[in-house]
Amino acid sequence: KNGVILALDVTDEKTALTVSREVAEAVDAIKIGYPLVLGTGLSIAEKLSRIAPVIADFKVADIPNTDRLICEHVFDAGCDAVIVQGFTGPDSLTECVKTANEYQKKVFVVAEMSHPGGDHFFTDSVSKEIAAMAKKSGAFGIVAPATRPERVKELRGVIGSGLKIISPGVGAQGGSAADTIKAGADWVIVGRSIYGSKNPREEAEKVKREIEKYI
Ligand code: BMP
Repeated sequence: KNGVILALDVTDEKTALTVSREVAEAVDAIKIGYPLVLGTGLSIAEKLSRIAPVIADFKVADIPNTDRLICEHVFDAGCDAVIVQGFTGPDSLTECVKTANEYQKKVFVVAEMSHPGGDHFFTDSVSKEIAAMAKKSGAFGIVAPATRPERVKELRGVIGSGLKIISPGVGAQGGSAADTIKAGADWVIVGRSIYGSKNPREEAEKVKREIEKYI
């Protein structure tokens, strides 16, 4: 385990594949989202899945039936996991987890976001309630902010050791990889500071080395 997930928010296929191949050894998964999928099409997922497991960050947030239709597409496309919102409620979340289980895939639930406004609506009580709901639903893990390691620690307290925590906000958003892992995250999610650097592989290895003694 490296403890690093690449957030691949580039928008063309050539760069996406080149960067992914370069950093493959230093990361455990590649997170893709709207920027890349709208830029290249969902077929990029299958291509990337030959390089590393793919997490589809679509922050799915709809009624249960629509959520299921989205999750089916994501898993049929070769993604290993999907990121969903929890604020739509337990029935929507349960439908995502049920769909993932049928495919033997994973669901991560956003518990709190990393940007400055990310704790405006995701208040302490809301985040904790979403984290508790994620646990109850049988989700594989939650997303918690690397920009606020103290929140990672609090949310770890809510979910216990059974669920995984993946944390974006390292590097470009100012978060520290080591502090995030020390606070209880299992993986840090790193985008711009890796794919935007002159040497993505070196940058990914730097993050990996920074956290290896804590994972
Ligand atoms: P970067 O390291 O370039 O800031 O990228 C972080 C990635 O994680 C982006 O894909 C972003 O959409 C995502 N993300 C985030 O930054 N904060 C959150 O709370 C949830 C996210 O999915």
